Amino acid sequence: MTRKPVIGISGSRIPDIGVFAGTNHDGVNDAYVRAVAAAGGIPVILPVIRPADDSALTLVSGMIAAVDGLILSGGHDIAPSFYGKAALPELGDTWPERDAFDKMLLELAIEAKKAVLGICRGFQLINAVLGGDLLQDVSYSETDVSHHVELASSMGRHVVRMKPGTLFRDVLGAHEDTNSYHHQIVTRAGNGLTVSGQTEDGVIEAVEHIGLKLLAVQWHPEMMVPESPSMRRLFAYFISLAQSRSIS
Ligand SMILES: [Mn+2]
Repeated sequence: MTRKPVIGISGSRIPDIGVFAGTNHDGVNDAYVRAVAAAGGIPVILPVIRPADDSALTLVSGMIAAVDGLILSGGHDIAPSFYGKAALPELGDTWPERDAFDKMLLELAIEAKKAVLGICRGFQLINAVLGGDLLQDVSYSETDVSHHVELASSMGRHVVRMKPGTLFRDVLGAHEDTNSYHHQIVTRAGNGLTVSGQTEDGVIEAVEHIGLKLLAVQWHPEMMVPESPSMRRLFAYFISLAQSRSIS
């Protein structure tokens, strides 16, 4: 008997501003949950485990063992020390514990040959872990890429062109309008990653590593799923990658 693939979504933590002020909520934007469910996966949220805790490796290994696929979700800027840089003034809020947790998730998922989809921060994290580089803010770019910073939206904000021969080209076609909600830019893809999609100004927006069943995008496809058949295809493809692991 086959079952739907279980997709773990890396969580963030949000302070309570109501009755339980002083406590925190572990969670994700519900668009991730709905996108996974709509594509035929079973969404589960993976709460941040403090890597320094004695039980961290056991807990995070158990999370990866329990899922068929991993989505590394959006959130805080990655601490520059994580990719060997000093912090610059325009860096946003960071959360080094989550960086370390997400790195554990990614490395364990790769080791276990589980499908991985990185989104926004997850895209940047994958590139950083694999040795890529990140610009800490669009203002540090030599060219004007400021239009990549927009309010989160399901609307298309820029055109991403997909490189021939890539998986993204197969799934999304030659080009696709996507939203854009990032103030940092991957300037060098990580080791082993193919740059699959770029905007006309040269910003890297999609990478893939088929050997690792790893896909990552700088935009937020989960927010576009209700209106975009293309983004529904992207999630469906990711679910099929996860499924191929779970039934093999
Ligand atoms: Mn963009």
